[in-house]
Order: sequence, then C-alpha cells, then structure tokens
Amino acid sequence: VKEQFNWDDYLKETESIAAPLHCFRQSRIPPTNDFKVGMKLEARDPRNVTSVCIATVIGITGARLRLRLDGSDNKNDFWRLVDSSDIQPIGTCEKKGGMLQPPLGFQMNASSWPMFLLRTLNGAEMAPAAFFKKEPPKPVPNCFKVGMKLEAIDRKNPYLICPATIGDVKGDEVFVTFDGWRGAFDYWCRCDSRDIFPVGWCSLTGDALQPPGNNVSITKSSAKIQSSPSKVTRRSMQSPQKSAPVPAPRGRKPGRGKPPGQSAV
Ligand code: MLY
Repeated sequence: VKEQFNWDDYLKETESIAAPLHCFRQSRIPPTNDFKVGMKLEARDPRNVTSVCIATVIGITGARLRLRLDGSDNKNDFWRLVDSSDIQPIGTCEKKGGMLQPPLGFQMNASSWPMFLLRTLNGAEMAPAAFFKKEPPKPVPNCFKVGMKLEAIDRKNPYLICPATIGDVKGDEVFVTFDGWRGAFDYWCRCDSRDIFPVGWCSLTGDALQPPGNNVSITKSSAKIQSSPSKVTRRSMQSPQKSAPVPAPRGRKPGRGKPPGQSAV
C-alpha cells in the first residue's frame, strides 16, 4: 500500500520549491463551493465558446463543478471553478440582451430548441447568484520559473488535478509537465490559466490530488548510474526525483499507465 502523497516531503525529496501564490490566477483563499448537484446555471459551451447554454451541476469536486449542458450527451462533461467567468446565474444572458443557445451536438432537432429550453427551465432548481464568485484578477507579469512545483489539471482527464513542474517559460506562457508521466500529458498554457493551482490547493478545497505517476524519471543521484546518459532529457531532469532505482513501466505504454491505487480512466 502506497503512503499518501505529501507535498512537504515531496518538495524536500525533489529539492524543489512551490510556485508562489501570486503567480497564479487563483484566490489566495479558495472560494467556497455552495452548489448542489442538480442545480442549473448558464455556461459558455466549451466546444463553441460564443454560445451561452444551460448547464446542470452533475457533480461537485473541491471548488469545481462538473457540468453537463442540457440537451447534450453525457460524453462531454466539463469542470469549472465556482469563480470561473464561464458560468453565471440563469437570467444573466437574457438581461444582457443575449439568447441562450443549444449546445454543440444538441441531441434533438434544432427546431425543438425553444420548447426544449422552456421545458428544461420549468421547475428547475436555479443556482442562486450568491454561489457564483468573482474571478480573481490576472497576475502580471509571468513570475513562474522553471522547476517550480504546482498542482495542475490533466487536460486529457480534466477531473484530475496532479503534481506538476514548470518545464519552460516563454513570454506569458508556461510549460506544465506532469510528474512521473514522461511528457504524455504536458501542455503549454498562459500563466493566468485557471487550470493551474498553487501547491496545497487541493488540500484546501477538498479536491482530490493525484499522486505523481510511477513512470519515475532520472534523479540527480541515480542519473550517474544510468547506462545511457543521452536518454536524460531536460524534461526528465525536472520530473519527480526518487532515490530508488527506476521501476519498469510494468508493460504499459510510457506515460499512459495508471498510477497505483487510482480508479481506472
Ligand atoms: N487512465 C489514464 C490516466 C492517465 C492520468 C494521467 N494524469 C494523471 C497525468 C491513462 O492511463 O491514460
């Protein structure tokens, strides 16, 4: 049985530092999540960002909501922070003179949208305006540095928040690398992305922080016993460092394995 992931130990183990709070577009004190499953709200359609649609809260995880657009299928759920500017109370769109749109991939005939909208809102439990929190201001400038640790959303599995390391910095962008996953999930994002969080975010919000992957890369100490030093990539040097010998990836494709103790994805 693997012991629980602990940032203090991990930062020591990897001889790294946490990216400072002021680097992030996240509130210092995470917003409270008062939403309940079943509540409805307006949300920007992630697949068609000019549309504002009706969404239902399907799940609650930390300061985030798992959302599903009404009239859409169950394969395109998405997650938003309660202080995301992508969500707002029902009625906001109309107040601003806009029209609620069917989601991309609306499962019915387009002509049935007006009736569908009436029906979906009729008797619906609407999330109160007070539950929506103001989005924090953008941090300027980009103050991330290569090697800093953070918690980041795995964009291929967006319900997961994982230990990560800044692998590169370029202008307003940062390269987010996932510890123990050998690059398979890494991505570039703006430094003011809502998908990256300071170390400790999940423990404050009650969201689940994944442990680092077990595709452990080369450590400072084990690097010298590596048979082929040419394989020591820049990225692997910045990934988590364990003093134990590098375990075989257990016959899985590199970077695609599931960490032990995790539910299948
Ligand atoms: N079932 C998925 C899980 C991968 C998750 C990786 N994250 C945590 C960086 C897979 O094995 O592809």
